[in-house]
Amino acid sequence: MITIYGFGPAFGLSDASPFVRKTEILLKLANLPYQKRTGKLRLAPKGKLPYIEDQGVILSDSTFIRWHLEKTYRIDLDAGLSSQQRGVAWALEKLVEDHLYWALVQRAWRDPANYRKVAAVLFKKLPWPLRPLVSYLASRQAGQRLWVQGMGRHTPDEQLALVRNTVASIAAILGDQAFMLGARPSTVDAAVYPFMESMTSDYFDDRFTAIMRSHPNLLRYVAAMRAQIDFDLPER
Ligand SMILES: N[C@@H](CCC(=O)N[C@@H](CS)C(=O)NCC(=O)O)C(=O)O
Repeated sequence: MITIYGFGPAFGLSDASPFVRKTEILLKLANLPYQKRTGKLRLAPKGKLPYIEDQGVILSDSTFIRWHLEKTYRIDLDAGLSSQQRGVAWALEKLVEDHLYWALVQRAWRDPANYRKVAAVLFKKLPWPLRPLVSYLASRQAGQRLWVQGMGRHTPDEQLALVRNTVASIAAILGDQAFMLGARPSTVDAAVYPFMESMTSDYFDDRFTAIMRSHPNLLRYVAAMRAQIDFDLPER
């Protein structure tokens, strides 16, 4: 059976990472049985989660995992989509993963009010005085990465303007369709939904959640995806 290594449930979500949740959805779309385990970053081939183990093959990165599943099990998770739709799917996937993701990193790891909640959950098992030290270092590291990536160089208002435009674009592409590219969920939903889910979660009630609330079709989409994949949501 395929094993997904992730961080584990947090913030009322099935996993702290949108990439782990994406991988889980891909496996559900592929109708393949899997189990979830808590992974360690130092054992992950690329130092990030998720990674999977499938019949002795260890593989990192949600996109490469998807291609591995499609090749190994001879399935096309985007069957029925035109080449233009596949192009839109790829562009949307990378929009959320390589752009929106960083605004959400800033939101969770650098906004003091949100970070207090994040650190309280992620580092709850660490003893004093390790907990405040690790908390401080982790937030500082996130800040350094945000600076290198570029998102961290924008003011909070500028970041929010980018997020507002990103979310409005996703809402416009969704329109009144049930899923991002039609009546059935496909790989783009596996990628986009976890980010929409994170932004809708009332765990942080902030300007990001307000943006989501201004797009009723995205709220309907989040509910439809949740019903479709039927996750058992953990207690907070
Ligand atoms: N491109 C990767 C991204 C995975 C990723 O960024 N994972 C983050 C958690 S959301 C991680 O493991 N970060 C740990 C680190 O960078 O030290 C994928 O699609 O799987």
